[in-house]
Amino acid sequence: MRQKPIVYDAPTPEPRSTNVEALQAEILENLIYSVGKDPIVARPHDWLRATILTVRDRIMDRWMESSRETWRTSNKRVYYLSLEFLIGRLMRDAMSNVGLMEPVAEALRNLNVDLGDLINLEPDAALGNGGLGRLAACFLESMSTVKIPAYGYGIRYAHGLFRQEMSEGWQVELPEDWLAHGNPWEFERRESAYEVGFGGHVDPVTDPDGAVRQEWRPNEHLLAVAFDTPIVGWRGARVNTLRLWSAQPIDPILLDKFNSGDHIGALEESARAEAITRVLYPADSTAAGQELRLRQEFFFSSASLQDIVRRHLQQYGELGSLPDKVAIQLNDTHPAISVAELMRILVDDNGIAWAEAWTLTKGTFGYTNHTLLPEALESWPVALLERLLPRHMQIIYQINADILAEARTRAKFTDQQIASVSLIDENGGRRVRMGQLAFVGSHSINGVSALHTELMKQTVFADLHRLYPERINNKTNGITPRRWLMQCNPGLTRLVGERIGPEFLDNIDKLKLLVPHAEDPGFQNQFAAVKLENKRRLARLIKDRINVTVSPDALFDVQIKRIHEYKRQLLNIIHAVALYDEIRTRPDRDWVPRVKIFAGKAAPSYWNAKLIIKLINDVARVVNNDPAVRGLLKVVFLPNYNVSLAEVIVPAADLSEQISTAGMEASGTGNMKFMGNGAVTIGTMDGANVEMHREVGADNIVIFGLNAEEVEEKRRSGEPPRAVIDKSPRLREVLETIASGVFSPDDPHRYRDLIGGLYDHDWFMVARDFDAYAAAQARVEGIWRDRAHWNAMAICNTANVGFFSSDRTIRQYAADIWGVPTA
Ligand code: B1H
Repeated sequence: MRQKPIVYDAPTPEPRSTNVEALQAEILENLIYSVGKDPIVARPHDWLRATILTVRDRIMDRWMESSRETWRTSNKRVYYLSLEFLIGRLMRDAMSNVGLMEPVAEALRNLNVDLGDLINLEPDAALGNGGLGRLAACFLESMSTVKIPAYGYGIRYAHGLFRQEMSEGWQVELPEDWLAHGNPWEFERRESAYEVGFGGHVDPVTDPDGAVRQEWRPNEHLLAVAFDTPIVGWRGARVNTLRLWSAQPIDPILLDKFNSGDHIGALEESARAEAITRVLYPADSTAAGQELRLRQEFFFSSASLQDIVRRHLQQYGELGSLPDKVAIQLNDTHPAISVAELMRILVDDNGIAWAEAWTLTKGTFGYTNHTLLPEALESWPVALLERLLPRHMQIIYQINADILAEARTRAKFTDQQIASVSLIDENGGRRVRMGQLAFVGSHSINGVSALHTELMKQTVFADLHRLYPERINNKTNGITPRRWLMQCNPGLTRLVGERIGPEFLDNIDKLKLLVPHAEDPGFQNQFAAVKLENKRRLARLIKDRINVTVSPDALFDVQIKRIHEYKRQLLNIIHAVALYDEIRTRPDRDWVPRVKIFAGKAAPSYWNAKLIIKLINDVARVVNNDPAVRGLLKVVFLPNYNVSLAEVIVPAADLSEQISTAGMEASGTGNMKFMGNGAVTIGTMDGANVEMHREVGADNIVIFGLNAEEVEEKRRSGEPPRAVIDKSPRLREVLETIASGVFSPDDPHRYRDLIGGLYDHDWFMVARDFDAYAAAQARVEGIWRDRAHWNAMAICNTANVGFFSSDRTIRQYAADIWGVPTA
């Protein structure tokens, strides 16, 4: 039912001034009146809060205006549902996007405060694991930039991704506490709170008109409370909302229990509720599989859908127009239970007929797949779903019956094909496959790079693709050039602007104007000077954090990402050992000084990934302290990789390592960040490296190794890798060195099994790709020696990064999936 009408011409105050004097006065005012601190005793955190509040005020008016406009115009809204938003720090992003960097810096200078220091004090909002969460953050910024009315919906984790420390080279996980000093960016909306239920049973109810419907009566209830954060687009184009849900008990204290003396029991409900949004699951590319995780998924899906439906009803008064006014994008299968929840809301709560509800549901949802790794494909035991979400399980059965009937009659599927499209996996304990559920409940299913999308069609979704051939489409990932070029690399941004003018700031494809300058020695030198300055800054950080001295003149060879066997940090460190051996055997060759820089977190339960971190640190200790190496090779592992650390490392990289086993990295997005900042990529034909090869041209990227088909073929043939190792004396030598304990004298067998796996099966093709990788690294050194050639390549990388802007990606989602206009 239509609620109270919205009055669009309600008065608003004048927008706040952006001149230095006004900013300075307001920062001081906020410090005193909002933070409650006397400037003479204020600490850096107090100044940070006062500054954020001042910047925030310059975004509020645009926020209100954006939202009013959507109500006024009845434009379609996009909802991006994601269990992860890896947004990092927000202050510089916000200031830069509304043009406040200079005036705020000056205002603070007048108050004897350094803006740079404050920026570094802001905690990283690490509400994500890696690429999937960071993509969601880049998409939010781009949706604001291209003026799409959009909401991000997720969870307000009290603790984001764990902090990583090193203890004798081993990863140790510590709790992360981003809310410790409060969060001035968020607004708690007590009025936007919804009840979310679990468990209980389902009752048939006969309505007065005689119709029978099912009613779910949960036996457990909790509250989802909204916290809103404004996300401002480039030049303040639009401000959208990131709405994160926090779980709270309905009764904070059970007074009966308390009064009868059960003081702990009185708080049990509270603890149970709050557990749901306590912490982010630290698994990247593996399904968590725990009941608490399923609770998180349903909790935020249900709250988000209730909010979406409430808003739609308030504006339009009916639900038949849902697909015309609402697009919901599912970021992987983590919110896939939304398909069943929307059906429940439409059919049970709103009395819409099943077939009609199904049409509305499919018209509203789109699903993005981010991985084909079998261990990452979510499925939940039927028994667990029946216990936690009994009505949803019934709905899933009903959907499944409809789909299987269609597959049999329309498509004449065989039993085997029927089994493959079924929402229920009958092998080894019945489980609901969330990928299949998301697929059938959506009108669009997309992959995140051309190759990944092809593989989706050929593998996991082959039969569903046969049944619904028009649904799968590709949307190659992108990154926001604001954060990943303009903000993190002001030196390069300035230089580019001087050369080709400022148009690239608003139209990133204009970077192509740099191409004719790639061969200009003067420009090459300026470009190299900016890089050198960024490398000096990183060298200082390395010295500060881990006390290793590196020369900014060396080639900075960088691999930063989650630690995973398929990403092949092992291949990289084996190459480091090969270089180490050679430097020692042939000391007087003309070596290219190189620093191998690693950073990344391992899932806490992923033993091999943690062992690889230890190996990197073991090799680093030996290599960095061997006088025979004379500093020609350094190995660095920087702890606690996060968005902010990436913002320092990426602009300082010469060589970008994108060396996953072909067919396994869905897209990669780090690859794009390095490209824009003028690094040369060494990589396999995997994920978006394929598009990168096309965009930058074969001469400006170093490609090596097996392609996806060849990997597949090797795996199928079962041909043992041992022969490959026997044929490569260099590889054999390195593997023996590591396996025999040269780098682990305290535990000589530490790496025996890790290396042994390369002889036995080599699932990730580390041994099979080693020679090709080493040869590619030798090509890299050849180019590096011809510095003019190197610089020209680096410039061409920056020049051609335009395709990888998330603005491009979002415009394609808008046009092909959501049906919304863009600026
Ligand atoms: C990606 C994940 C992921 N793919 C499960 N899948 C998770 C899977 O907590 N979980 O259960 C968390 C994350 N993450 C990444 O998505 C791909 O590996 C990258 O190649 C891709 O660039 C990125 C964004 O599309």
